[in-house]
Parts: sequence; structure tokens; C-alpha cells
Amino acid sequence: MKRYSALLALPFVFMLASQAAGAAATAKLSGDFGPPQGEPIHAVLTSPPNVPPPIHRKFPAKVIVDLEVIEQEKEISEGVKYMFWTFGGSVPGSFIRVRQGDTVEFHLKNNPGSKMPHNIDLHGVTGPGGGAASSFTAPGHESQFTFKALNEGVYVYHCATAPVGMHIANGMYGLILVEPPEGMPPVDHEYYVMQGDFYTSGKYREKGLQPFDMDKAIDERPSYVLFNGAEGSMTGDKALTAKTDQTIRLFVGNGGPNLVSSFHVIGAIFDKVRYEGGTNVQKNVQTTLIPSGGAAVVEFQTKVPGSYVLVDHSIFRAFNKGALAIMKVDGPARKDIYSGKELDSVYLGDRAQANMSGVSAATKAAASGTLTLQDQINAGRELFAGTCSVCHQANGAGIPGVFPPLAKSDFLAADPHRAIGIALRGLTGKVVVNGGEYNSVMPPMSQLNDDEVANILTFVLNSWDNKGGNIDAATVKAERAKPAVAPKSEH
Ligand code: HEC
Ligand SMILES: [Cu+2]
Repeated sequence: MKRYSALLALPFVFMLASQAAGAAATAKLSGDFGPPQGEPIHAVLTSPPNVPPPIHRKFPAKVIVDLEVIEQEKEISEGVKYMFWTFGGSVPGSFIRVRQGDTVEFHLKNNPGSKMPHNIDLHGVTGPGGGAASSFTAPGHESQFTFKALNEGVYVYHCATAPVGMHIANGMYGLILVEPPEGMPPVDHEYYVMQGDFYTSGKYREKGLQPFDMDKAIDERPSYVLFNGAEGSMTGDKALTAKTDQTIRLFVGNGGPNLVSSFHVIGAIFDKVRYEGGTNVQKNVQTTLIPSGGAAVVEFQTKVPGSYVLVDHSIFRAFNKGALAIMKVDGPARKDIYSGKELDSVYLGDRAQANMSGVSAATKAAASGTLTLQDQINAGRELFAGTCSVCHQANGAGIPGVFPPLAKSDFLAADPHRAIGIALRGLTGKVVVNGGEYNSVMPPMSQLNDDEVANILTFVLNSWDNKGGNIDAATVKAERAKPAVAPKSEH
């Protein structure tokens, strides 16, 4: 209890001041529409990207929220497991929707299988700790508290059990929407998207079960920045969907724990943004800032069909840490608004593809010790498309004088092992490939992990009339461990 004494002091002073100022005023507060009416209602909770249906109620009610904390291992990226702590079994936690003036009876359960105690601080609560002090719940227990939702808006909730940063970093946050009494204007689609940063001891996409890394979290050096708790949570078959000429409303939250989001949808302009989740509306916005522990309501009209990419425009996070989602808009072409080609997969990288089934299969096979040459080739093909094809081209032919060919490359054939160093550390200086001279720069592809480099090179060696062979992850690992001397172009 001691920890909360500082928190308690502030509202107390505020209360004294407001009492002195308006002692004659009635007890009626703005947003208080009187006692709850009718039978208590059980709140509909949804997991992301779904949002509970709009409330059409005309009176304040007692709304019962039942939320269970579950600690569970889930995939954070292809072949990468992480022990998430969740509100309701998802990251972000269940979306809660109530009406301004409602009396919310909150039941927080902590699953008996949990290892940790948890609680909840809802930013939509008026009261010390936002519920945290009243909801501290040990594994296998349940706690209950009640609050009146006085302010309309969209609010973050999160766990506030020490170490708070660690509970949030493990996925303990979500959104609660307090609708205005008249409701929100109807739209065609509402979606729930929430960003978070994650800290694993392995690097980005390093396979296996990855523990939380406290040092990286303190230093604010995330291995992943994600929408809805997993890389690819809203891409491929899981992309958000819409049709042309629809109004889309995104409830976008940011759980942090550390990073501020520069939320942007590539190819769309936000007609309206309720920035910071507040009441004011900003119009015609390209990128909106969402603080850690904050939210926004973003609306736009779908006009041209195609794939729209949701990103954190701190752009390394999108392309190298996972903060990327897709909304697929179907409908007739609108050449009058936009002529162009559909989706630039080279720009979007490997996550723009419909699926990465080859990578999944290879990851599983590698884990069970049954990885075949064909598995490596299939995975490598998918990874090559998102990484190397931008320069060497999808058919491996390169671009004369600019990017050397990998297809039938005599340079590659002369020493396939050398290509590992090239992938990891890049290549500069003059090279002659199939009689053509190149004097350019290949940047290091050091963001790739050992499996990825092995599979890409194995794919290259077995494609486009190259002479075959394979490279395994252990060899890449050994090469990576060598002192970083850039490989010589000429030998
Ligand atoms: C940004 C452009 C770019 C990307 C991306 C790129 N390369 Fe290269 N690559 C080059 C350039 C340029 C050279 C020649 C460098 C020089 O002139 O010294 C090269 C050379 C090579 C060579 C040796 C020459 C040859 O043709 O055999 C290999 C092998 C190679 N790259 C493999 C890869 C692989 C595998 C990937 C993906 C993991 C990749 N590259 C990604 C630009 C790129
Ligand atoms: Cu917690």
C-alpha cells in the first residue's frame, strides 16, 4: 500500500481545492447521468483486431466486465516463441466498450496457471491508480471494483504490478472505449490495432523460445515493435479487409512500454483523427503521434482498391522490427484517382507476401531435425523475394553494370562459401561476374539470422542453373563469429 501514498496525495489536494471553489454546486458531475438503470449488462469483449458492436442504449447502466489474466506462450514471429502475459488471452487485451455515465463493475481474474500477481490501471477511471490499488490479484484469485465512466474517449488500460515495465513489455495492455451518450457516428468497419515494443534476449527473428531481456528494455532497445502482439498479426490471410467507398475507423493504441508511435497508413490520408483519444478532431492528417500509454481514433475513406500498409513511420521499426500490418481494400479500379501498379513487394519486404509457408515449414523441420534441401530452398525462395530481389532481381539476372547476376554466376560458383561473408558483411570494390565488371556497394544483410542466410544461399545455389549445393545454419554461425573483415572482391 505504501507505494500508492504519493499517488493518493495528488487527487486529495485537488478535491480540497475543488470543494472550496464550488461548495454550493450539486454533486452532479459532468458525465454523470445518474444511477444505473435496468438490468446489469455483461460487456461484450473482443480480441484484436475486432471491436465490440456500438452501444445504442439511451440510459446509463451497470456494466459487468469479466477479464481474466492468462500467461501464455505464443508465436511473436515465425518460429519465435515468447511467454506473453495477457488480459483475456490476447495482445493487446480484450477491447472493452461502455457508454459515458455507465457504472462499470470490474472483475479481474488471475488464471490459476499464472506465475505472477497482476492488476489493472484503466486510464478511463477517475480515481487513484485507475483501479490498480483495488485490483491486485494473486494467481487463482479474483478482485472486484466499481467505477463510473465519467469521461468519454478511448483509453489505454495496463497492468501496474511491479516491475511495471516488465508487465507491460510482456503484453499487458489494451483499450477501453467510453462512447459519448449519443454514440459515435456509424462507419462501415471498426478495427482494433495496438502497438507495443518487445525485448527478447535473441535478435530479431532468432528462432526458439525467447526470454524477456530486462537490460534491453531499460535501454529502450526493442528487438520487435509490433501491432497486435505478433509479427504478421495482420498480413497475408490475416490482413484487415474493406471495400472501396467505405469509412474505416481504427482505434489505435500504444502500450509501449517505451516507444512513441508515428502511426501512418501508406497510401491513405486520415480524414479525421481524434488525436490522443481526446475530443478534438484534426482533419487531413498523414501521420499521427500516439504516445506510450495513449490512443487515437483514426478515420478514413477507402477510395482506390489495393493493399494499404499500416506502419510506425519510424521506419526501421516497420521493416526491421515488425511494425507493419496490411488492409486489403477490394473494389473496382479508380484510374481517375490513381493509375499505378498494385503492390510493390520489394518496397514492402517479405511480410507483404500472402504467406511464408515455406519459412514456417523449414522452421518446424529444423526444430525437429528433419530439415531437407527442399525445405531450405522453399524457405530461401520466400526470403530472397523480400531481401535480395530488390537488387539482384527476382530472376537472379541482376541489372547490367549495376547489380551483378546471381544466376549462373561464375563468381558465386568459384567459392560458394565466400557468399556467406558477402551476405553478412556486404561487398565493395571491383568484381567481375560472368565477364561483366561491377564496382559498387552491397550493404551488409546483417539483419538476417543464421537460418535465413543459410536458406537464401541454398535457394540461390539451386536456382537459375547454378550448380547446386547447400549451406547450413551452423556454417553461417561460424562465419558470423569470425572477426569482421570485409571480404576482398578480388582474389
Ligand atoms: C542493395 C542492393 C543489394 C542487395 C539487397 C543485395 N545485394 Fe548482393 N550485391 C549487390 C552489389 C552491388 C554487388 C556487387 C558489389 C561490388 O561491386 O563489389 C553484390 C554482390 C553479390 C554477390 C557476389 C557477386 C555475384 O553476383 O555472385 C553475391 C553472391 C550476392 N551479392 C548475394 C546477395 C544475397 C544472397 C542477397 C540477399 C541476402 C543480396 N546479395 C542482397 C547488391 C545487393
Ligand atoms: Cu501484470
